[in-house]
Amino acid sequence: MNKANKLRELLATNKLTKIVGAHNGVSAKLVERAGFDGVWASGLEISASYGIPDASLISMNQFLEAARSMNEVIDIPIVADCDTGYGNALNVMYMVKRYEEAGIAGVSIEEKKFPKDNSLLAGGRQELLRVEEFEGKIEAAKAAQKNSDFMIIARIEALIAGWGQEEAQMRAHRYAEAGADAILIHSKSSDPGEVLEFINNWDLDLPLVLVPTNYPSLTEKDIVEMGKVKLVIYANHGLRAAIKAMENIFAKIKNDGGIYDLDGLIDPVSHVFELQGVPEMKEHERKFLK
Ligand code: SPV
Ligand code: MG
Repeated sequence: MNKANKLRELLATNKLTKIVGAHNGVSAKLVERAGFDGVWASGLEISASYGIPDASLISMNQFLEAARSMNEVIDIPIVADCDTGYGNALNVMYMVKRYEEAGIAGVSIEEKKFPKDNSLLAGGRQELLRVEEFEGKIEAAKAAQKNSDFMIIARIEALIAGWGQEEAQMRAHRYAEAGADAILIHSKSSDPGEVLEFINNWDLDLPLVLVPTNYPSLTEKDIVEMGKVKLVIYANHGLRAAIKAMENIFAKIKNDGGIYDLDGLIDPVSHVFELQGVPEMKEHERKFLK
């Protein structure tokens, strides 16, 4: 079974599918080992790993390479955050072809203008495409995919842009009609009320996807009770935990004037080797180095 089939199978159960943001092989492996269902190849995380803003600055190939390198070392499916699809409907077709070939299970594209700004950025440019143009992008994505299980998630940014519930519902219905396999309703409000209102008004069978970064009070239990939401994305928590851990350890080394007092604060190198797959490599050495 390929990863697209796997993701579809997960979403077909009545359990909530939970995926977590990552940006490279090791972070993807840690998501898998923690027992999550899949990995979110986060645009924010991948951009941040280059130390630059999440504003369509790096190219599709760089995002794709990050997703591919993660996919190669994990068995769980990846949903790739493909921002705006890196251009117009033609760019979307090329993007879908390349991501599908790389074994990615599904992609999310958002209805913002290229170049985009991160949705959670205070004062960010949140400019939406004309509905027709994004419909064309969804249709193009569906026309480009080969495996019918490969998922195209349409991401609604109308609430992020402050265009209101009615506009968000209208857009989501239009993208559903255009062939989207799921609707990601995004919100930057710290109160889950905005998203809850959207969910309550959602009258199609198409599954909803949430990214509760800014409204963390909404629990999995709450989400399951509402029905309708099949996928939740914890988009950037690994990156943020890693940044905090690195800041703390670098400050301590600087402060201590050495690395003599780090026991228990960092992992042993042997754990790094194990995460890298050194035991498997040694097994291959034994078998094949003659
Ligand atoms: C990402 O992880 O890149 C996302 C989610 O798209 S957000 O940062 O909330 O826009
Ligand atoms: Mg993103």
